[in-house]
Amino acid sequence: MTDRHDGHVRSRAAYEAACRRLPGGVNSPVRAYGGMDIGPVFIASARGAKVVDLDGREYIDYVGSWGPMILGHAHPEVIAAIHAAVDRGTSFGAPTLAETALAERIVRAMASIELVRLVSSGTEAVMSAVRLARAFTGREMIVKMAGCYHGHSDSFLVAAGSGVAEQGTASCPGVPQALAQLTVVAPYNDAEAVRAAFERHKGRIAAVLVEPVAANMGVVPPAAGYLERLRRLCDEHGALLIFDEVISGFRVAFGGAQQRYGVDADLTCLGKIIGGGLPLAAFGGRAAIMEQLAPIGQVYQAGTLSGNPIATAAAVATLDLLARPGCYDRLEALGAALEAGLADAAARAGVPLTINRVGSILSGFFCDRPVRHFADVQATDVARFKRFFAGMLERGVYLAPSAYEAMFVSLAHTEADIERTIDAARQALQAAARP
Ligand code: KE4
Repeated sequence: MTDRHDGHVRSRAAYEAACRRLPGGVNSPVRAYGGMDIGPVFIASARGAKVVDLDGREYIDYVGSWGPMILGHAHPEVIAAIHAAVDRGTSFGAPTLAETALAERIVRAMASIELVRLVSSGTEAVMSAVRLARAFTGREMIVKMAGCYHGHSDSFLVAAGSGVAEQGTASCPGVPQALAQLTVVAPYNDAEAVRAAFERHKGRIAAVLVEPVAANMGVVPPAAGYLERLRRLCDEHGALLIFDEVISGFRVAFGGAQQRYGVDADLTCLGKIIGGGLPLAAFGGRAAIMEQLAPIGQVYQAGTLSGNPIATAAAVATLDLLARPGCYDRLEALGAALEAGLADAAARAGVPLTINRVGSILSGFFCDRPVRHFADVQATDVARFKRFFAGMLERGVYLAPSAYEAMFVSLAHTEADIERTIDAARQALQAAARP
């Protein structure tokens, strides 16, 4: 066990114990701080914009559980809703009023959604939406974008083929090559590559699947006209446009990226924020498509804990709080202040840093040019990010332990938190400037 836990005594012991029972000591790989020179720190508790590790150290949190905690951790009204629900029982496996209440809120927020199905994870939402698209169109192929992540379902663990419109190849063991070949991987922000895929695979593409704001290669916003062009290509070729809004939904606007950019999807996948921190996700779209789902249609999809009463209680409380006036103006202001401060800190340190931001999600890339797709991200200085990450953690700022993730600002962050973050960044950037 290499000592990546300098000073984090209890986390080190906890990690060693975890590694004896859990593969890599974690239940989701990114939590293992792969490639980082420090960590993983174990978190003991969280409140507002702060997390506290097992050694009692407090951090300003920009992971936010990878997106859900837009209100901040342990929001009193969300906790109260959970307490009220849990005292009535934790799971019934039967229809409940809260599921309809949550569905009403989602349908009201996103005009492209007429019917919605609740599930328990983003992976399940996207996997189910793709199955539905394949059934609705009678086609088997999908197009996804390099650098976008849609959960760990086999069809999405696919690397780009040799050519820009080539069929994909499995990107990890266990994914059948025969299935991987049904996925074409195109560069993000390259609508021409998607047009080429439609030409090459005429009549075979069921759907184009995209994060309308990419946030799994760091944050990469859609180029002007990109989403509109994908919409037109899908309409021209009889394919469905699936927006994976698991991160961007209720994050970049109350109505998600489709509201922010004014482009409707045929199917939308949601997660993270809509669960209020509990296991809940969803997919939805036009009634004509969604009505293909069992029990009214033939496309089977199911889940023991789908629409769980505790999760739906947290979800309804979360969306009602986010619906209050001013939330997204506040998130925009905090995101903009953080972006400006980080840019100033990098300039003072003489460190090239490209910042991409959409509302309250942002990423800093150590490079001196625009970052518009995954190839640009792969050309950034990841070694410098590792030093910066360690320097920020040591100074009480908890960033995602990966150069390919986003910083998430919440409504619980204050101007003082932003100022403290920028001060830490000034020092960490200076330190990171030295190899
Ligand atoms: P889950 O199955 O992890 O709930 O959702 C999968 C998923 C789908 N779509 C998008 C756009 C996503 O970002 C995700 C999950 N995101 C990752 C990291 N950004 C979650 C963190 C993890 O894997 O532990």
